[in-house]
Amino acid sequence: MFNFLWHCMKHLDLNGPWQFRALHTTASLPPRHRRVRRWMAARVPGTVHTDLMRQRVIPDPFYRTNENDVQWVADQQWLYRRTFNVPPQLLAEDVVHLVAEGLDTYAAIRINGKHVATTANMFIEHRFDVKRFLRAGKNSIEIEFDSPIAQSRALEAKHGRLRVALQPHRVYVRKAQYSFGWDWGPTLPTCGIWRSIWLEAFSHGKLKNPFVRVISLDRARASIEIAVEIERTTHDNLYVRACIGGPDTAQECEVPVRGNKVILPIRLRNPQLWWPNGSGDQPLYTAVLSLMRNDEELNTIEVPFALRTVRLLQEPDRKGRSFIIEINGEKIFCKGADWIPCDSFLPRVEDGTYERLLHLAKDAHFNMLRVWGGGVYERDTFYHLCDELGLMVWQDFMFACGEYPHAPWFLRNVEAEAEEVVRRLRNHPSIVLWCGNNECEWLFCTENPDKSPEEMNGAIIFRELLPAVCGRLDGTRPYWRSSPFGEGFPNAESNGNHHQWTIWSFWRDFPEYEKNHARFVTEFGFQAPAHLRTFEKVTLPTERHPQSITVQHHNKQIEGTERLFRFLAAHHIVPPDFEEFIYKTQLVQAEALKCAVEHWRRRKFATAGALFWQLNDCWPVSSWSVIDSALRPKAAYYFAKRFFAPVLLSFKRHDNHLEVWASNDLLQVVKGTLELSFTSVTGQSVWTRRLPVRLGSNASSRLLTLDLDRFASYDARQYYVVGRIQTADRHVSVQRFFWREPKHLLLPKPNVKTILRRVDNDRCELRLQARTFVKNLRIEITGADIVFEDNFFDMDPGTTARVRFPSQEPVAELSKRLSLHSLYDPSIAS
Ligand code: BMA
Repeated sequence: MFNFLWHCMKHLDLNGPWQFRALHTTASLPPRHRRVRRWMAARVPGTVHTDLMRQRVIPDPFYRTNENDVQWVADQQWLYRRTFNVPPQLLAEDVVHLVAEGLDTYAAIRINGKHVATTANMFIEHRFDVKRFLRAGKNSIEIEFDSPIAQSRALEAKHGRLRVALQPHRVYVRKAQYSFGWDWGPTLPTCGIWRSIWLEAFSHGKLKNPFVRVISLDRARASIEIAVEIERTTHDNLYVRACIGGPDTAQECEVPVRGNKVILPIRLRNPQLWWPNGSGDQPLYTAVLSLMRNDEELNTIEVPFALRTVRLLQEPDRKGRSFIIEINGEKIFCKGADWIPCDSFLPRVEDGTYERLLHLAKDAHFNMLRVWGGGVYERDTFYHLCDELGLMVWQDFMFACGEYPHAPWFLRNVEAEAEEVVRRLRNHPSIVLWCGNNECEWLFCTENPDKSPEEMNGAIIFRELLPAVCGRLDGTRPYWRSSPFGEGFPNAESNGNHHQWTIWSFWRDFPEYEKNHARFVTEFGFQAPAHLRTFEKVTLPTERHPQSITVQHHNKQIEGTERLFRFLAAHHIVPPDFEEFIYKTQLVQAEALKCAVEHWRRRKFATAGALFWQLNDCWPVSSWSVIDSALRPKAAYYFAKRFFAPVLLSFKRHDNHLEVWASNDLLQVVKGTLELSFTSVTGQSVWTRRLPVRLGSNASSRLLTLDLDRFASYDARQYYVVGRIQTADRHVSVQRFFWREPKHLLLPKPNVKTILRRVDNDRCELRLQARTFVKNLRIEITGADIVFEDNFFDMDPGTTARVRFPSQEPVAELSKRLSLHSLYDPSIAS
């Protein structure tokens, strides 16, 4: 069975059905599973865990506490094999490569019983010349995977234990570090052929490692340089033909190949610049490069690229040094979150998941994601989508929370990895910064206050090796040593970037975010449980309470559950049932992120970025994510849509004063109206003021300050201040100030009238009318996973809201399942 595509280059797909079995088993193999020593059906790309699940050898590790029962899998060695037919034409080519896009991790490859190669890095593509191993007709390939745990423990025993958070032996293995267990992820270090595998044959030559570089760029013209390498097998005369397509552009040129590299200088008139989401469009260009011999096209590659410049501004100022991303000469306030792998078993993640998550990010006005260093360099789909959607990427190299070895064998592996990664990703306009690692220097200096980061094992990787590779193979975007990093202490507020974990992890509550003066915040966060339906899939009905063994197992932070209660109690009445617990803890998370982001946006550009920890999840869990593993947004996602909006109204309280602020991320001056009122939850409006406002381009400013003393005689449990800004071009931002925590508000019984109507074939609109104040109204259609235009919002007395959502179901059907919920406790109602 094979799939033979007569491209210009010959390609033989080796994905699909394989077989697998345990090879040398260890004592941890439960006797009842001895049958895993016999051949079973496997699927490639895949992992040993997903193959064992399909064979019903192991249950779903995400269900209840099954994770504990499948730990034996990672201790074993696993052998994969398949046969394939090689047509004689393939062997007639000069070179035949075996290409494995991803082998996880310690693999020994054999073809027709002969040893081809061993690998020890999950993150990179492996390519081997295998023509001499192949024959026309039937062939076999075997890949033997050693246990990552056995390997890492053996390496640690040999080279010594390093200072590492979580399982210390993991740092010896170039494998996704989260798979060894993280404070949001299960311990499931899997193995297998996790990305595509194929044979590739060519003659005369093949194009590789294209690099499109912007040399100069202004409004009228762009000068770019396209470099591409040629792997030659003969001395024939070859040339490269380049066709550049893009907005208003179609250009063609040809250059002869001399040596093994060509460089094509190209000029483009009226260049269309690529901008981050919210700052402009994302026009994309393509370079189609063909390697030619006479009139024969030997092979062709397509390289999407875009025109933009990036600089990291670090200018000294009174407080230290700025940390600002500048795109095309404009400072950009970076808004977004940290990205972690979408599953413990990555091959089963569909491209649709990436589309959903990244579109949700764009819709919530994100302009940046940080690909966190404990995961993987993502698949191409991820970066293509980020290019298209205007999501800038802060790209960590895959090192996290520990010292790393610096023995020559390890450095060689890291260097090969960095070279491959930089070559693969450097054409993506979305990537605006390379970053050495996650929290290595910070952890080291916290634990060794008298030492400098240079004394950390592995420091050379982040100080010298990685920046050298980035400089040599890219040089078009900044390199930053770690997240966080800076002069002096590596998590300083005065300069560099910052992770804020005193709040939440060290038990401090979120109003303290307002004391933080960091220059660019790449991590801060609050936990909340996944959606109830997500928990329902992995629990028994009797386990659906916050302190059941299963639900606590699905929170990986030490004392994670305890913190959920601590912060919930600070703001809300702790409810007895699970669904209400989820609803309220999600609100706490949402308010926490809102408080932090609004504060840092007011400081624009003294603070120039706010990326919260974290966007997504890899399994059903209570974590810092705002979208759970079933892609159901938590309350905080909808809050993010509002607190990241380009025009933001926010309040800052100073004792008896309330400052009213506006932040404008648009690259133009905006005019509008500000309306402020002091009103009661039942609709008694005491005071209102309307005034025109003018918001400076790309800036935050204080509009006015309200004296709160004037409202002192009113019942603080029932009165609040509401502000609304509306601009001429229809940006709206609403903000409310309450004197009391939600648990001490006297809220009236919610009274909301609804009308549901169809807008078009794919969309409906829910019209809501509130008689009295409604706090954090949650809209759901029971049994359906719908992402509403807005949700978990407050409604002022006597107001109407319209919320659109995608659905093709009949309106009558939707109406029956419409459910509204808001904060209201009859025992303390007014
Ligand atoms: C930081 C991250 C992760 C971690 C998160 C929550 O340390 O870099 O390592 O999951 O905080 O604790």
